[in-house]
Amino acid sequence: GRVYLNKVFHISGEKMFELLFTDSNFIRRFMNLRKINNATLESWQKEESGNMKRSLNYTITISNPLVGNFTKATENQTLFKDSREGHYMVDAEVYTHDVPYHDYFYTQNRYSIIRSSKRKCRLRVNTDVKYKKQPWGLVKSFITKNSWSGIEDYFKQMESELMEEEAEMNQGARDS
Ligand code: YK8
Repeated sequence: GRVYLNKVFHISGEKMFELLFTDSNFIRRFMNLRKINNATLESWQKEESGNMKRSLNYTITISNPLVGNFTKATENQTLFKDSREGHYMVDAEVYTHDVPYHDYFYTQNRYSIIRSSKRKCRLRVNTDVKYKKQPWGLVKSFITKNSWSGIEDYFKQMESELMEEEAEMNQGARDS
């Protein structure tokens, strides 16, 4: 796997969870920026295992002429049961529905929000491109290459948007 985001923010763990994993203005705005449209976000539901689950559906705008302009996608998120105060682990599996070879692969993003003090947390995202069945080598390297570049871009922008959010939040805190 790879890590494209691993950084301490001046944002509490609870707040970070709220920004990324509830129907927050932040995530709405971020999706708009990434041209991820028609998003429907379910609310978290408790499973028998004690974990929480929810699904998101959206349409991703793609800027790759080989792949097309849009794809519908489903993201299944699991919030693990031992997620404690200010400390969360969310597993997000992203399935695209309309790109070539979409039935061969999906992306797994594991978000760890780790409390580092009352008002600070580390956000780390581990990513893997997973195969459900093996395509031939050339196709596989094509999928992998296109996936990594799209994912890297996404998390680079997430980092910079979070840094802006952090600056605004801490500005507000100083003013009051
Ligand atoms: C989530 C991984 C692959 C996919 C895309 C597929 C190309 C197909 C390759 C051909 C378009 C928001 C990506 C980047 C779309 C965006 C996905 C996002 C960023 C040659 C067969 C969407 C996180 C996420 C995970 C996977 C990303 C897709 O929250 O290249």
